[in-house]
Amino acid sequence: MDVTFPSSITQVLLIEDSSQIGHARRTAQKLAEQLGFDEADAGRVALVVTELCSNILKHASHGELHLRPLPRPDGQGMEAIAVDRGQGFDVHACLADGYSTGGTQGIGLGAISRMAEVFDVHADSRGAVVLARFFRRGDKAPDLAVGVTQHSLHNDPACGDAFYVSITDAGISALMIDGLGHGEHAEQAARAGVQAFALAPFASPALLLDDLHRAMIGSRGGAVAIAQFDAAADCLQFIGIGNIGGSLLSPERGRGLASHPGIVGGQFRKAQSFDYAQVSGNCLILYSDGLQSRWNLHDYPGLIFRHPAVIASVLHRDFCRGRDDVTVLVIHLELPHA
Ligand SMILES: [Mn+2]
Repeated sequence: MDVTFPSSITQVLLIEDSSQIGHARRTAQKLAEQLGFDEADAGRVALVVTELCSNILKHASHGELHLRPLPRPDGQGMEAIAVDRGQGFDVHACLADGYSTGGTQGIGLGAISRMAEVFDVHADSRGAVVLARFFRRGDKAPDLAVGVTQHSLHNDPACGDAFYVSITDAGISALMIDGLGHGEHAEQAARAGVQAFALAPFASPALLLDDLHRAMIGSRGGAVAIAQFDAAADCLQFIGIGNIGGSLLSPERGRGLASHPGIVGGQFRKAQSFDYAQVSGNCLILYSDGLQSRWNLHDYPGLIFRHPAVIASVLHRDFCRGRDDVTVLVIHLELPHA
């Protein structure tokens, strides 16, 4: 099995009053059709998105719907995430059969959870994040425990952050680049690095870093982090230059991933990668400096056990600085069939 997660900006729809639900539904349905969903599957997406948006208005009065294409071993799936800062809600009550969004003709979260291939929620006093992932009919491959959210400053169509994740039967290789500054030139720098990485994502991290450096010379340059998970060795190799944040988290402990100073494509000292052992079952989190670094997942009881896409969205919601492009990538270090 080979799956690649290429960089792309998360589509964000503001949900502030009921008139916006129809637009969100149509946008989601159209994206599903573009991704190759048939009419029935796209209709299922539309129904669930309608309910996610109604749920935002009911529990939080306003929030956002985030849409992403979802790479799959064969073709594409789709991801919809409802994000709000409301008081949260009782997940168990909302999931119970018979519960509906009172006053509306909602079908309830219980029904949503059965209409999506993947469903997960984190809700507390800071708000709720509700995840639904959809696979096309006949797509029986397991869910991949990779979640990402990416946003450019001021919704610029150019994003100076880029990532790339490659998953094979043997392991996972993940790249994050933050091109210096933001806008078109930052994007060019990041893209040059991603192109070089994509040629051989499982080459040794130190060699890859050299390749990226050569590819990014003449661009603005940027911060780079490469993390490779070897499932058989139960080991993570990490190399970072500049301000990409990295953490390895388990319910018991957290390890920070150390980066070296410098600018790839510009000046940096030759660096070695670091090895981290016994990483299976850990969450790998990589993030650009558009996210504050002072978060602690343990401030959110239970969040470490949630789907990586939920974790990424909670961190983005609560710690985005709002003055740079921002990317949060969360990977549960376990192979799908392990
Ligand atoms: Mn940045």
